[in-house]
Amino acid sequence: MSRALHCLAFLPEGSHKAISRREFLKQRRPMAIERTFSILKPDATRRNLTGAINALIEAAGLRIVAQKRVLMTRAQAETFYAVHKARPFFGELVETMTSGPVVVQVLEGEDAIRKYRDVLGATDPAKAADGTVRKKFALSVGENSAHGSDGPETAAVEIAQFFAGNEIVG
Ligand code: FUP
Repeated sequence: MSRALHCLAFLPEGSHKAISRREFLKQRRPMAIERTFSILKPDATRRNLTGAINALIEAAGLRIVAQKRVLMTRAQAETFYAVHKARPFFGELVETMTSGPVVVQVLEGEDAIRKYRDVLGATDPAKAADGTVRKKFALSVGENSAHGSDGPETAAVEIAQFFAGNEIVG
């Protein structure tokens, strides 16, 4: 194959820049289907926002493959947020998370972890983008309506804390 043809063969759609075969194949590879863990927090359940948040989740192309409404125990909340144990807001965070029912969920889809973080918006609602869950519904940093895992390892640990494998139906 001539050099020109070789380059043409790896010209991505809509681009004028030829790329290597390796890069071309990488770009064409479909995104991995992932699972992420979600909590609709007490401030959301208290205000009857479960359906409104689920609508945003589903509109983003994420599937709710497990879901249950539970009252988190203090021990469960302390374990869940153990990474923040030394932070000044830890006590209040545990109080808030155990102050009423939560809806724990497993969400599935392409690039689900990043996608759900985008649906949620920034932790601080004052910094969250328009249209995000936290911009629309959060009351404060501490009562910010929903949680989403921040990476594949945390997602796996968080899902396992609340769901048995046979409770997740993809
Ligand atoms: P996020 O990953 O967006 O849930 O944010 P973090 O892991 O940083 O924080 C976890 C939770 O701690 C937040 F949802 C709310 C609470 N928090 C506070 O109450 N005050 C803070 O300054 C930071 C976090």
